[in-house]
Amino acid sequence: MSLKEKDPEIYSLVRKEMQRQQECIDLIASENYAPPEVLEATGSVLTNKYSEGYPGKRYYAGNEFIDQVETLAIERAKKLFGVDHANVQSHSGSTANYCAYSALVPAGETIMGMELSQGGHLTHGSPVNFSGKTYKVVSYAVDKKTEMLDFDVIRKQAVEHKPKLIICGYTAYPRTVHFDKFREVADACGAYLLADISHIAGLIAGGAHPSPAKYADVITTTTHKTLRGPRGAIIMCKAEFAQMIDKSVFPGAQGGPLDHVTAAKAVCFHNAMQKDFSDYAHQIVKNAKVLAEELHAKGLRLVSGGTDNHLILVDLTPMGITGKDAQIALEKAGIICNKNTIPYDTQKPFVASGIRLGTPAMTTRGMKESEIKEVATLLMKGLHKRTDDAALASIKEEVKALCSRYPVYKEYTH
Ligand code: DSN
Repeated sequence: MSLKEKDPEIYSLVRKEMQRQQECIDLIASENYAPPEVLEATGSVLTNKYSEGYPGKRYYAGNEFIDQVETLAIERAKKLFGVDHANVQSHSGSTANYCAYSALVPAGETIMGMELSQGGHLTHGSPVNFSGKTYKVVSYAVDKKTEMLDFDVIRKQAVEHKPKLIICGYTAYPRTVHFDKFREVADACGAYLLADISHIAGLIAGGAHPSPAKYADVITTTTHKTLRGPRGAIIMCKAEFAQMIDKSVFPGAQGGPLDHVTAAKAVCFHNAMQKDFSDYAHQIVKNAKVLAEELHAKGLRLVSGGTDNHLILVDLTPMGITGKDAQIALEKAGIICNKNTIPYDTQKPFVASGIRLGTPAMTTRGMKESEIKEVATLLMKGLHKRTDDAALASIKEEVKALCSRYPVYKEYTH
């Protein structure tokens, strides 16, 4: 019996969500459309299996094929990112970071990461997260004027506080992350260097952003953002940390791995090794640059003045709108983005002065520079007409028309 017959309520909600994804312009920088083959692997019978342990060393029988799936995922991840070791079992980016930190740094020691409100992540030392509760935290920020990283300041902080671990890689930093410079800083204070490349993994895989492989001791990444795989994460590291990382994931933090997700991760790594993925990654960046140029030309203030990667952070203060109000108005117009704090924001995170915009999902739909210009026009209309519900509803029709020219999941009828 199909889902439709067995559970029409959930079936109908899944269909509605698929329709919403088809008909909206998704500018959430951390979202993407996983291809059908990734969805198929994620929805496979591999979900039935228990396989605590690692390939060849499991606590349950019956893992002949699961071992091969996980080994393929590991080998593909190693090849794709040029690393010594990969653990592909992490359920999420947050648990990946938890496992990586606990492998390297005893509780109570000092770690250093970018402050959440500046573009970091909860797990990079926020006081409300395990990272801020388990460790002493030194937070770094962007320069107030350039809104970019200042390595003189970061180095000074590192040398003064001597963290055991430095974290680089962000959720709302529109500029290139210079992993080589972070390596120098880490060496200057004797810290491990962890690169959390969750946002830019696809760009790195496709050669559209420098790789941390040569510089970082440990690399964590989610697999569902620019990498366009299933929701999940992996940890990669130098050979010397392999055993510590594996132990930290299992039995340290997790029980049975999600074998269906592991299979889908393997599929996404395979996809990311193809030439068309490299084209995709470069197009994401081109599209982000065009979106930035258009929005700037139409009068918006962009944090740091532009972008080098897949995302743009817009400061709406000069327009007299909060991020929250912009997010709500744009959703009414069928444009999905998230409110986001800007560096040195005076608003609370739930209100925020900015919105974060990303191009990975729209690039997956096949949109290029000229369509992105249409997106910029629709977005600006939405901001200007933010209090006019009828105008927003009419923009939503324009959004639908644009989206219908770039359908996703044409043949997928789950
Ligand atoms: N929630 C993710 C993002 O949107 O950047 C980070 O975990």
